[in-house]
Amino acid sequence: MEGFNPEVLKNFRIDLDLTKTIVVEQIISGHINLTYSVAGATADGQPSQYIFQRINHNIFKDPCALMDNICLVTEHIRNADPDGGSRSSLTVIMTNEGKNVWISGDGYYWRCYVYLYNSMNLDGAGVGQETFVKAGRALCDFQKSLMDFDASKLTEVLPNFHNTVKRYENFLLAVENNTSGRLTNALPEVEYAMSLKPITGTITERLADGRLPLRVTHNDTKLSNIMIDKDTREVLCFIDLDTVMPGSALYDFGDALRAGGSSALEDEEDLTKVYFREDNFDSFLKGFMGGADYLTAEEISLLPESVILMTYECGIRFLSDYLDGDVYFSVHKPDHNLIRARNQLHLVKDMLSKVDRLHEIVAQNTPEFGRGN
Ligand code: GN1
Ligand code: MG
Repeated sequence: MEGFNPEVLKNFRIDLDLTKTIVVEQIISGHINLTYSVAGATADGQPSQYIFQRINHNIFKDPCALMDNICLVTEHIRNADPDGGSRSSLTVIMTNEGKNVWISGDGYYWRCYVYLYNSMNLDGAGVGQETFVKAGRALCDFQKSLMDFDASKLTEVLPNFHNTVKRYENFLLAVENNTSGRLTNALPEVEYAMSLKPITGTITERLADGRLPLRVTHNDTKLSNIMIDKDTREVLCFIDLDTVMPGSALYDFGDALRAGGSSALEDEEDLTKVYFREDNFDSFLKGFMGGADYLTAEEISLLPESVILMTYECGIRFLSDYLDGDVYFSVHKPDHNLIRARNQLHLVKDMLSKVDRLHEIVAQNTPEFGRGN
């Protein structure tokens, strides 16, 4: 199995009988870390399963600080959950030495989580509108649960992660350098992305001058990072807490709808299948606004723009990586990053054509608390 190091099994405090059959499967939905499910049995024959991840330390330069962030955040969420919360947050398993990360002989950083039984991510769920309502509510609950979290305890593991102005500057550099020599394949996408430069400061500038509040946010809220129960379809928790950092509530709302509002996956090649679903936006918003009494009027007024901006940002990141030669996102087919970029920029175009309607939907779903403050 690509990248899997069986030594991890001996180095974490897991309840798994290593003399019995163990099934290791790679989960390839993420673009950054390597992820494996490890299933076996305990000494007394009970099923036992864990998630192991090899952290991409080219991207996360300080995996130990990253894991400290995750431990603090998961503990905070678990403590805030009245039901005790074994499934309301990820559970980090410690190494034999009591650390939250294990460094292998070949210099990789590994972590281990308890597997969430009978769960699946929202992406694969054949999602109905009721599930979107629940996902919206789950996002607002997640943001609320971190309202009293002391942001100064967190290391900003990827500075400027959603600074779209900086992302745009990096995109211009990628075009200028054309390291991969692929620029001629991507000219229409590059031109379209450049035409949208005026929108890049929408959130970044308002955070800088205080018109938008800085909060603690997830920063990678695509639907595949939301786990639900297979039977009840209830939302369990957000996973992939690598990017929990100070940020804007709009990043999380926008990114969730970037993925959840699309009619297709982010690497669908047939663009006739890719459009923005107002019904998904409406349902997600219903759930989100049901508890989002913490949002300011400025935040609410920019909800549609946040979806456009997060999709645009993702599009130019894929495009930049295509031009750089696929050095950041893992790719699984030729021109994968160009396909993703085309998809995201196509979606942006569709969203822009629907923006007035999206504002109407926001107005219809805005309770009294969001109208005046
Ligand atoms: C990456 O690795 P994954 O799939 O959780 C990326 C996100 C992008 C996403 C696009 C640390 O997330 O920012 O939105 O791909 N994560 C990082 O699918 O760059
Ligand atoms: Mg991620």
